[in-house]
Amino acid sequence: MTSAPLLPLQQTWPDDLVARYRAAGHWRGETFPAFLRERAARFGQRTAIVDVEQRWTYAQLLERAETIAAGLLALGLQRGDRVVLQIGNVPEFYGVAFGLFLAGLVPVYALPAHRITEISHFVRKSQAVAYVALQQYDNFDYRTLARELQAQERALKHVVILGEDAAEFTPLHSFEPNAALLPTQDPDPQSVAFLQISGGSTGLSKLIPRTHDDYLYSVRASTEICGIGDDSRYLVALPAAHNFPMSSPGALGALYAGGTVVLSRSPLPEKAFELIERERVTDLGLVPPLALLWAQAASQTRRDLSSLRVLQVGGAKLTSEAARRVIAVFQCQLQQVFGMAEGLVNYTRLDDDEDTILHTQGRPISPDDEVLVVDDQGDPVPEGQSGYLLTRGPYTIRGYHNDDAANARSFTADGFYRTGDVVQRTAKGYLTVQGRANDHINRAGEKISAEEVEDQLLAHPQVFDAAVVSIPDDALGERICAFIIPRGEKPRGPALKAWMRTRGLAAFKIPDQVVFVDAFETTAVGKTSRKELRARLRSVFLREQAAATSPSTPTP
Ligand code: AMP
Ligand code: DBH
Repeated sequence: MTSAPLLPLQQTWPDDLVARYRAAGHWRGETFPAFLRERAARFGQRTAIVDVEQRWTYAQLLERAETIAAGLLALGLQRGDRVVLQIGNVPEFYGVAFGLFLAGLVPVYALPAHRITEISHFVRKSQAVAYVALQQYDNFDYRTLARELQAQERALKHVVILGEDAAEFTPLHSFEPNAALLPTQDPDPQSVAFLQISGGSTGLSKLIPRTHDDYLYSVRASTEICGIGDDSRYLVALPAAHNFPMSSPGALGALYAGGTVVLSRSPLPEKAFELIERERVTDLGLVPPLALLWAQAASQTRRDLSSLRVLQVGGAKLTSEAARRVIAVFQCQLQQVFGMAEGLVNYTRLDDDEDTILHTQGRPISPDDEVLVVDDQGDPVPEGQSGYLLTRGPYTIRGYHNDDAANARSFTADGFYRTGDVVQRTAKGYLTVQGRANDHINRAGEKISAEEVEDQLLAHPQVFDAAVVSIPDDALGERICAFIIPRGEKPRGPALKAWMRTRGLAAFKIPDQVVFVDAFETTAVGKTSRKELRARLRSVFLREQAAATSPSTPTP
């Protein structure tokens, strides 16, 4: 059996825009390997990365990355090969990612929460030949996942495990340095450096090819906007593989500026506060539900949080009320961040007035970010009115990898990315997120496709039909609610959730709530789109919920 030809990885902008982005100094021919070597030379003995157990200098980070690069190449991996990486918040996350860059290999960033369903999808879509994972993280044994993966994906040739017992797989700790194996030439700055993962809008996650030059521009500009320097200590409390703590300005921003990355395994305040106190953390990013939890904990803690300078909140909408609560507790600057792994990132600026910080999700990084706010016909709406956000620019992709259908849907003919977000824009170019056009659920910053969860539910023998919607939730921002028409005997809600857990899916995709219904009402024509159906189910549910909780009106 011969394997399918490897699809080229590419991300190309039209020549005139390439010329413009270069002339403006956005694209400077930077690459990840050159970035790491330069920082190691300049900041060698300074601390690059710390967690509860380890402390790596910049020189050690380079050394680790070089060893991992040599080890992977010694296994027979070839330049351009894709490697799915699933490592939690430990220093090796960056050791492996930079190791892949140095070797000319292409990381595909999976989250620790992903399970066999997602990981096989990433392997297949990216045609990955290797999987690198931590042996154990958050009480999950990734060797079990690796075994299933090898059985399912015959094209996957290598599994490398980081930990004390790699079992039948290759131990990462067996890798030895071998400078002779490393490429002598740096990659083309416009080539694809890695594949980031999109939260689902329809169906399974898509792969986002980002180039060296475009991504490092967004990182460099983010360090400037967020005031990151060599004295910054940035805490990664969200999963390290997420685009937000990776690049906005994230761990890469801290390393770019010669600062220190502090890693917390847990996003919860108890553990993180300890690290903030010990490492004198200055900057960090949270999703809104965590920010509220942290605010509550911070008002009672005895830990010293006085080193904090900027607390960023993004990934989902922070209401102005929630923003007020956060500001009231933390004696530092709040910064709203509205970004996407596809590119465009908006920040409120550190010197913005309080009104802007409370009520907007910021404005784009770049003067060359083109932003359109349009109506259903694609025509621009007047300033201050709601419309769909479209964008293109020097660090926003022009297409997903290996997904013609998604590309046809998600990009306009002239290369604008349809973000799916409904926003308003102020006269000064600040955006306020109002909602969205597509049916994903933003559950504490994790974007989940309604369609993907419905497809899973339909595989259950007692499910006749399923519609999955987002419901506003105090703790999560939004929760996943599944409306189910049973087939035959009605399954029990908890049993259905338990069954979902056996499907090898990320746990954040399991419905939080199951509601059984006899039928989905249809329109007069007898046909509705899934989108309309979900919208109607949601509004009926919310109406009934409000009626059930509101005090009964006294009879005269
Ligand atoms: P992804 O494309 O999976 O990286 O997810 C990006 C999406 O997350 C955006 O298109 C928004 O829908 C949502 N998002 C990110 N940050 C914010 C924010 N600050 N406010 C509201 N929505 C956000
Ligand atoms: O939600 C996101 O994807 C996100 C949020 C803030 C992001 O990708 C980013 C900043 O870079």
